[in-house]
Amino acid sequence: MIIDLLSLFPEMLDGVLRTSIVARAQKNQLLHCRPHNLRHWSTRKHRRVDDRPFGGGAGMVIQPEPLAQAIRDLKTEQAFVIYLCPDGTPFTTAIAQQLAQKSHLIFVSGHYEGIDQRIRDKYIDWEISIGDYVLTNGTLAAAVVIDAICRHIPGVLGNAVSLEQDSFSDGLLSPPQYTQPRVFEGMEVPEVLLSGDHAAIDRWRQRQRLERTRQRRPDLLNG
Ligand code: 4GN
Repeated sequence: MIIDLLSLFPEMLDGVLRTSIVARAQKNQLLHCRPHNLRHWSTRKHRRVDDRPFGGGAGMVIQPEPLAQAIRDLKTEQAFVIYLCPDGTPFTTAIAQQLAQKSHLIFVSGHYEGIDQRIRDKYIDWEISIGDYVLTNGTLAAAVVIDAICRHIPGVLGNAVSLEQDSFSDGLLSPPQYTQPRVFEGMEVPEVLLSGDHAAIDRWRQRQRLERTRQRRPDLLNG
């Protein structure tokens, strides 16, 4: 999978790309991420890409020309263009799985008051939001989506089990987890986990998942 990112702060992605599972996916050539600085496509003095909003108001808007030229330059037959914004479709595991099937994604990251609406109308295939809050720019949101997608690319995770048992994979939250030592500051590990009875452990975990979901996220149970 090839992922292009168009941003005013492409270097914000570097830490994510250099680290952990995303880095390994790139090394194993399952993923190739290319962060681009939108200013590269500016034709104005000082490589400016923004201007004041028509109709007035605070802030600045990213102009359409550099974005259109950048998207045209990067676009392939299979390319799917995504804009990160608070008014997009709420991001979920299901969307991550769906996007992991694509071979070429182009992420557009906005700044200030966002990008010119005509780009959204003509060049963007899907608008996605990672949650009900506003970031100073969309690059961290793109990083979140890229990380979540990456885990669903075949071969990226060591064992498929870790994916299957994730929170949300079947609509339930994860159970509590414990490791050594068996007693920590007076607190013991639940007896059943030390029993070696795998059927009993599975039942206990499933009950914990249901209980946690009921307490913390009842919306997941009721749809
Ligand atoms: C996306 C972008 C939040 C999200 C963003 C989100 C960039 N903030 N919830 N900031 O996924 C237009 C206005 C682009 C905000 C700006």
